[in-house]
Amino acid sequence: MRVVLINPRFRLPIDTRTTPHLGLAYLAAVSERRGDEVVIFDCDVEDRPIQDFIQEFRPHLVGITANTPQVKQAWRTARAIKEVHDVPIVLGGPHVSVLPEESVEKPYVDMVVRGEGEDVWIDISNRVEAFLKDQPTFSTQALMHPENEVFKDCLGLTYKTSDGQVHHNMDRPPIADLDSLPWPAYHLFKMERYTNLQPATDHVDGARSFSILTSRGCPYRCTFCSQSIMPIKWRSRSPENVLEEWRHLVVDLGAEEIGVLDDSANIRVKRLEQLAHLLIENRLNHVPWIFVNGIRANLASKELLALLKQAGLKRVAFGVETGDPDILLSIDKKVDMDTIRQAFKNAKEVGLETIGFFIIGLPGETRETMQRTIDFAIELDPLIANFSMMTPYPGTKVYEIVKRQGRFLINDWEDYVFFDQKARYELGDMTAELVEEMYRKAYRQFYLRPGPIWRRVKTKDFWLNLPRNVRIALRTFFPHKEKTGLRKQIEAEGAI
Ligand code: B12
Ligand code: SF4
Repeated sequence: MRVVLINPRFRLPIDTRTTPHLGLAYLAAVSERRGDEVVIFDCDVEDRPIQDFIQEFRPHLVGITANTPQVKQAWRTARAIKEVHDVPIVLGGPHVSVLPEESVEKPYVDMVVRGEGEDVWIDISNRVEAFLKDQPTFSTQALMHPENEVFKDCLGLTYKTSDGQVHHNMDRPPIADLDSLPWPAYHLFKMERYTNLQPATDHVDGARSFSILTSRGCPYRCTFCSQSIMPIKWRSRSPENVLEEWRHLVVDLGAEEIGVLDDSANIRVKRLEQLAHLLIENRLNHVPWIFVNGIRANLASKELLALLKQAGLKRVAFGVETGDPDILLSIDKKVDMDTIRQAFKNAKEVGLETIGFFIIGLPGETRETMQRTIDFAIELDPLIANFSMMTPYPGTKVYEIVKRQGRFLINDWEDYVFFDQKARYELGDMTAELVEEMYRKAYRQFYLRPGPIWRRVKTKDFWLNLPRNVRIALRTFFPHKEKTGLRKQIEAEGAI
């Protein structure tokens, strides 16, 4: 079958970076293994209109990914495709996993895959292919006809039959053996077109950088985190399996830096230790690697971090979130401030660079609690402090709290970005003005100190990404007018 997987066009208002989509890379890999002819069409780097491509390729199945700020663009893309070609369209990704009905009710969306996608996507492909065999001519209407019951027992799927009825099948169990998955199909991306091969902190040393996912899920449930789309059960690949992909990235693809994208890579310390030993024994530790997302502070002993450093780890991140002990309790992070202090101390003592993630404007915050967060950031003094304004994503507990007790200041999914320096909600006495003021203060107080300025300008990364760094600094330190150019351009392509 011919299948196409699409990343709808969406870039952050401030950001011009583009990164290959790891979720699509995995889906493409399992499709290829199934024997499909697969195209990844990433609208962020393609220069031809999607309709032209679809008319030429004439796929049998289309998959579109969607996080929250991307979902409207996913709908526009689906509609544009249906205008030129009759094909079943499947949406997947974090946003639609939480609100599947919202998307499947659109006339141009046939199915929504909830959560982890590989097994459901292959199941859908098998069913579409089996259906196609009996059809002289294909029509989505027939495929989705209620009498045909093609998707009746396809777990993890929400779909619409052609009578307009929405069906919400049971959840699919998480993939039990992650080692059974093929490696992400990077060869299907136009790699030379991406500004960054790995998100977040690419070009740490001006290097060719790749991502790797060594585990999935997270057993914690912090109130602000959209992690809920993946199964609660944390699962990991075996160290040997990870090693083989690591070798492939270094030897075959020329990776000079690797970003580990796991949500919580250190849930099983023993596994990380084994991986570290394998990297050292196999002489792969000359390639620096970083934890892009936070690892758990309560499982970051000095011994573990020292071993990981020996295995090539260069930079470690911790989700600190807040400097107020009561707020820390309220967000269910299940860690205390002393443990966080110790984790930073351990990391610094073994010579690792550190990143701290902080949130400004959690429910219940006051000027004083936000100031405590800023003070805590200064006390921990990571190389990079990343402050985000609390953005309540659907599916999170914070979203429910704001829905019940607060006031949303946005009603458009496209505004659900936290890079934009605008408060997204108000709750009690916590006004937008206060949160925005404290957010700017956080960056000013943290970065406009001699230590951080000196440390930043000393890094190669700072000079390599100078225009972007200056843009971000200007936007962060000085109040700005919202950029509407990209929004207007996208809307001009067709309002939803
Ligand atoms: C790396 C990353 C980024 C990178 C790269 C994103 C990319 N191109 O992939 C960068 C830094 C650019 C980024 C940006 C943002 N991100 Co981000 N990001 C992640 C992170 C840490 C890992 C993503 C990943 O690779 N996961 C592993 C792969 C295997 O999973 P996956 O992509 O979800 O795909 C699987 C399923 O979702 C599903 N699936 C996905 N698409 C499809 C499509 C079909 C057809 C099917 C069948 C299935 C399917 O199947 C896949 C395989 O199992 C996740 C956290 C997480 N654990 O996922 C957050 C996460 C996805 N990001 C999030 C957010 C909020 C953002 C931003 C909006 C933040 C902001 N700055 O405002 C921006 C949006 C930018 C944009 N342009 O869209 C949220 C999404 C919440 C939501 N409701 O949308 C997450 C879940 C983090 C969190 N815990 O809150 N992000
Ligand atoms: S913030 Fe980190 S620890 Fe908390 S639920 Fe999300 S991924 Fe897990």
